[in-house]
Amino acid sequence: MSVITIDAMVVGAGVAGLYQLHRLREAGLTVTCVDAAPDIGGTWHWNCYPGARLDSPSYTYQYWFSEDLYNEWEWSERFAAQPEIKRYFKYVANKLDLWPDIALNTRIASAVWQEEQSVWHITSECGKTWHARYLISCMGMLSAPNAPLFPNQDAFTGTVLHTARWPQEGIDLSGKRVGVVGVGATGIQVIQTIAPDVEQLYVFQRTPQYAVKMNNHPLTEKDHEFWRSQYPTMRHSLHTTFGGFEWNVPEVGVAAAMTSEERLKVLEDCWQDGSLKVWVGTYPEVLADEAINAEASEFVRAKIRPRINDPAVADKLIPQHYGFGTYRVPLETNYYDAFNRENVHLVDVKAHPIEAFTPHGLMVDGQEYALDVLIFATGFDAGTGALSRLDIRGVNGQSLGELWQRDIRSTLGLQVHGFPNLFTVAGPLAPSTAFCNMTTCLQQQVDWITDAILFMRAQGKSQMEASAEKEEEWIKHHDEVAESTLLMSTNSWYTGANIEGKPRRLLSYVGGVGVYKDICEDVRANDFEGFHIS
Ligand code: NA7
Repeated sequence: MSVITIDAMVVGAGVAGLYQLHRLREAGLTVTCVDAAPDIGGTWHWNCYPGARLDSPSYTYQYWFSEDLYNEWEWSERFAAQPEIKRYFKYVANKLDLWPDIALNTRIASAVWQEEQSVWHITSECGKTWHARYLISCMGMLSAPNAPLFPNQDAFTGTVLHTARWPQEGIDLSGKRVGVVGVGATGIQVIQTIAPDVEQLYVFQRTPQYAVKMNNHPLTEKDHEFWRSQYPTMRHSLHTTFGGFEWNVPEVGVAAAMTSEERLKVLEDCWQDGSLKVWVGTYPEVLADEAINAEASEFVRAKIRPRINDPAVADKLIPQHYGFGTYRVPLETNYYDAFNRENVHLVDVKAHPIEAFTPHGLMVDGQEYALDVLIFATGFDAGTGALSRLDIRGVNGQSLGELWQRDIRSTLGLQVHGFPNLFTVAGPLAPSTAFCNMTTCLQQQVDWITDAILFMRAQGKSQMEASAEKEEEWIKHHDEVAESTLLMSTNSWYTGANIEGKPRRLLSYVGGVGVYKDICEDVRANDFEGFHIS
């Protein structure tokens, strides 16, 4: 097969990939954006399970580079559901005429850096080959499913599904005996949605969650007018906040100066917002000070308990052994109510892990649970998983996957030393790995990468690589910030604890979206100081 020579390859046609394609193409580069999926949308293509929905307010979850785009589009709900989000990406791809440069059903197998020519040799699983000067990963931090998990799960002869590989045509679960393994943000959306339809629902829970009540509602003409009037300022202000949302947190120290009653009032006000504001919009000490975190944890427990009729079930559903917010906080509407239904059963697989699979179901604590359908809502090998599953080889043939198997390293989450001209949007150690309203952070990173590439080209240079010193400096700062919080003490995908053998490091930078942007801007303003350009 002949080799296709292009300036840039963008891997992934989701939020970041579509924008990256647009930016580079506008700058006059030849670009191909590939995606393994048969359609665009990235995460929002694959995760089409029942109940899939945004946890970010829709009006903050969009592209900001074009007034036309955001003025023309109208979100129907405060928290849009998956089909609408996919429609949004199609609307964008059509408006920008992105389709001619998108290759779907194309899974990249390997990318090997050629030092002499400063070019990546990239090969797809079906044998297509490209030579591209720049390789930009837009594969998302949550795209490599954490599955299969159990060595003998094939023994089960019923239907097995993973939420991140849900059949696009859907599946009829009515009248079925269904098991769900996992109660993260995804499991919660699935459980609350399917509970009324299935005959029996068995929820296999290992770690309970502090889920927060979502205040979702249709958006009216008045809402549209209001948000449109906010957009011109919001498109900038989102980048200056802690979490990339439309609200910010107060300065460090404010919470300590308040009485307990005052802090609880702030929590209550944010709770009433029915959004992630109660997690990352109250005061920063919730994630850093044990006593203040304990107070917030108790506040949320007290909100959950009255929702559950059976006190024994409530005891299992309410977290006691880790602090609120140190595991990604999910939003819910009917999750706790689902456990008041006669057809919904909670099975604690912390005390008694899943033992084995049988042709008819699975075994826990010596008891067989008979099922027709088993749903794994077991999450992802986050941050590093998607890139590690490709064979990426940098300088001297070094494997990125092997490097990250030993130590998760990156510079600003944007480049890795030893891998010139490889740029990672939503790579590890940036806010976009977890602590950000994704569209805010992804656009900021795409803009930075585009500027870096254009800077190189303007200088007549062909390579850019993060220096070892810059990488070390960033990791040191990242770790210091991480260790000043309570996040490292909880086992979850945030720390890589959900994947056996994964090195422990907080995957996301938690210094704040605004702080991170300023750091990136500073590097850019100083001609990409700390990055070797040659
Ligand atoms: P998460 O948040 O990683 O949740 C995965 C769930 O699966 C969680 O409850 C896990 O329990 C559970 N799990 C994983 N392995 C097992 C085994 N072996 N046995 C039982 N239970 C298991 O993934 P989600 O898809 O829900 O959410 C990912 C992100 O998407 C979310 O944070 C948002 O940012 C959007 P554990 O907690 O590990 O005990």
